[in-house]
Order: sequence, then structure tokens, then C-alpha cells
Amino acid sequence: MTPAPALVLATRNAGKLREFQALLEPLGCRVLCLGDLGVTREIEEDGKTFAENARLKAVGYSRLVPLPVLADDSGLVVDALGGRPGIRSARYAGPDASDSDRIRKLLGELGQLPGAPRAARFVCALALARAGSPVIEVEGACSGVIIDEARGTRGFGYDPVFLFPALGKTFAELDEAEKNRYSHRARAVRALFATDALAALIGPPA
Ligand code: ITT
Repeated sequence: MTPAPALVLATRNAGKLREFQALLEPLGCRVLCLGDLGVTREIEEDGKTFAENARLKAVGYSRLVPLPVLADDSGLVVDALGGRPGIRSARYAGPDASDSDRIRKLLGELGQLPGAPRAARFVCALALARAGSPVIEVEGACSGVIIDEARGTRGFGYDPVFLFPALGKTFAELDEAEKNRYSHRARAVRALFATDALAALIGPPA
């Protein structure tokens, strides 16, 4: 039996990896991680936009592995904070901070702006590259509201304080299938599949 076509996901974030496996494997695409190919090098993310950072990661890692590479650069954009944490979502509370440290910092900043609107959106930029060349870039977003009390235990990152109004639940209260229907990442993956670029690169589903 021929193995399913595969790509390498350029991430060290276990939450992202889990979501991409659930999103892509049912479509016949195996998702390997950098560790599976023995890649320990870090590619610097010094772009000014989600899209630039996704491209840097996809292009950089695709020079190191013999398979197509998909990179996700994502984060939370809060209107009342001028778009922060934005592209600095992972590093917002310092290099060794935990998800709860980042949430505490976010709620602390918003707490200093009483009455400010709580509108926010998650953004996910995806870049696909092979052998050091970009192939395609897409983006997905999902709007919500930041709440003061963390709710739910699923997901990762800022999920417990991101209320998705259409379901009245935070992303951390959604089960995996629900998050993978509505999230910024799911929307970006659907945009990627709509282009046929992935199928052209890795071949038809097994
Ligand atoms: P890689 O660069 O290795 O992929 P990272 O976590 O550093 O991992 P990013 O630079 O793209 O990735 O930062 C994304 C951050 O945005 C992530 O660490 C979370 O804090 C937040 N984030 C992104 N998607 C999220 C989601 O679905 N739910 C909650 N938080 C999310």
C-alpha cells in the first residue's frame, strides 16, 4: 500500500500540531512534525505580519527537509489594545511565560481600560513552501469577545478567555470537532484546500 502523502508542520506548538492532524489527516494528508525529521534548528520569526512570519518559517524549514512544509503563524488581535498581542501573542508575557501568564497579562491590560470594547479576533496565516520556495499563502480569522473569567479546559493559548458568541462558549469549552469547524485555523485550512495548491504539491489523497 502506498503511504498517504505527507507534509511537515513547521511548529513546536503541541496544540497547533494536534489541531492540524485532526484537520488534515481526514483529508488524506499525513502531518509530520519537525521532531519527526530530526530538525532542531530554530528559524527566527522577525517579520512584521502574520503572513511574513508564516512565510519565514515555511521557507526556512523547507530548506532543511525533503518534504513540503506548512507553517502557521497565528495570534490574538484585540481592538482595544491597538491589535496587541498580535504577532507577539506567543511572546507577549516574556520568553518563559505560560499560557496562564499571558492570559493574566491580557486581562490586566484590558482591566486598565474600563468600558473599552472587548472585540477580538484570532488570525491564522498559513504558508506552504518546498525546497526553500514559497508555494502559497492563505489566511483565516475568527471573531469573538474577551471575557474576564477563564472558562473551559480544552484547546491551548488564549482559548479560555476567547468567547465565540455564535455558540456562547469559549474556545476552551468547544470540543475538538467544534473548534476545528469554526476556528481561524480551520478557516485557513479550508482556504488552502480551495486553492488546490496542496493537492498539486503532495498528490491526491491516499
Ligand atoms: P510555532 O512558531 O512553533 O508554530 P508558537 O506558539 O510560537 O509556535 P506563533 O508564533 O504563531 O506560534 O504564536 C501563536 C500564539 O498565538 C500561540 O502561542 C498562542 O498563544 C496564540 N494562539 C494561536 N492560535 C491559537 C488558538 O487556536 N487558541 C489560542 N491561542 C492561540
